[in-house]
Amino acid sequence: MTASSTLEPASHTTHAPAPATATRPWSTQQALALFARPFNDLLFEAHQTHRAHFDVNAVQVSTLLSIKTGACPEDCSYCAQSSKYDTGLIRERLLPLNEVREAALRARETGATRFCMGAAWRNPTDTQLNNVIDMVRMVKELGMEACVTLGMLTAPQASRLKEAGLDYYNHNIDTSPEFYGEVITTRRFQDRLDTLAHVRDSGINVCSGGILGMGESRTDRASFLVSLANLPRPPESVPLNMLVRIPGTPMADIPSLDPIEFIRTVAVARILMPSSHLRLSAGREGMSEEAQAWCFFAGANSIFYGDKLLTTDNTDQNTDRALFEKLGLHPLIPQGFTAATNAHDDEEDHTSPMGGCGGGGCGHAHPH
Ligand code: SAM
Ligand code: DTB
Ligand code: SF4
Repeated sequence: MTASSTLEPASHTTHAPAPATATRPWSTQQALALFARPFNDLLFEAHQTHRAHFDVNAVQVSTLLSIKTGACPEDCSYCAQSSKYDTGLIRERLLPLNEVREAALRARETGATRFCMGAAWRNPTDTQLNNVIDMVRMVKELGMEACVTLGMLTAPQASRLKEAGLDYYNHNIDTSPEFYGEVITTRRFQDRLDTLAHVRDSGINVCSGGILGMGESRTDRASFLVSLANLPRPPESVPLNMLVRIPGTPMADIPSLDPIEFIRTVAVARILMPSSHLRLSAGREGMSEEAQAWCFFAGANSIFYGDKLLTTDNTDQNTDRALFEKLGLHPLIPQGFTAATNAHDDEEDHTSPMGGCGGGGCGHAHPH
């Protein structure tokens, strides 16, 4: 395969939903013992766990769009969009539906199967939610998986998103309960758990993770992962962000986390949450190819794909396509992904990257 204008497609996913395993609840001490293991031993166990639950060469591919940027009332110390810090960001109103549709079409053309929309809100009003629901319906009509991250939700709001067809809701616990107050003071850790419970109860898949490299200790990293793994059901999707240091925020000058410690964190996450997709999220642009390769070996199996995250740059798409080729990785095609069949309904000129593959006969090796 040569680096082409799209990521090459792959197989259907068939992994079982996250089970309540016999090893839960995990303790922070158990997680710390995993962190302390020799690197080779930890990576070997994480990779074996990964191989037992997934096609290790299939990577779920999402593209992110900021649908409402800046002027957020929360004080998250890492965030470019908080109104509490002068980060030089230009605030934007909620994007109109047609602009979001164009972005979703572009994402689909280049090979993403999930479209994630983020809004800088503490929580959406019901009127704002109506607009987002139109966007969710539109993304579903394009045949993609839909994910949104809008801040805190009430139970009725979560149910309305479910009715609209939303597949995933992203709401990060961000760090350990113990370190949380050092990072955010305008809401409590428990507020995040309450929203996650509403999302879970509504039947929407849970996407929850956090940020590494905010000055937290290894014990905090262990406690953060244990908090996720011990949720009533582990999240289906766990974004692991490396802090992007934003000038103007209180975290602008935090020393960067050792990439080996980041890889260890991915490995421990894989062992604690064997059936969850682990996403290499923010901060990939600053990571070497070798570090990313180790993360994929340790159990990472999802990325944000596209030149931009919410307000910051992401690894460019050509670089990601080349890395997939070097590592023999291929995008995961979710069941029900229909871009190849409805591409011709749209006015855009499509060459669907997913055509001719999905299930057997695509020419890719799918070891398991
Ligand atoms: N406002 C909503 C919320 O906080 O839930 C949704 C958007 S918010 C930007 C989504 C997540 O992006 C945060 O929870 C955080 O984990 C991550 N994030 C934000 N800024 C980041 C940064 N500078 N570096 C790494 N991750 C970041
Ligand atoms: C998540 O955990 N990471 C994404 C997504 N969920 C919404 C956001 C990353 C934001 C990185 C900083 C920025 O672009 O502003
Ligand atoms: Fe607002 Fe979300 Fe940024 Fe916090 S992380 S300041 S809630 S946009």
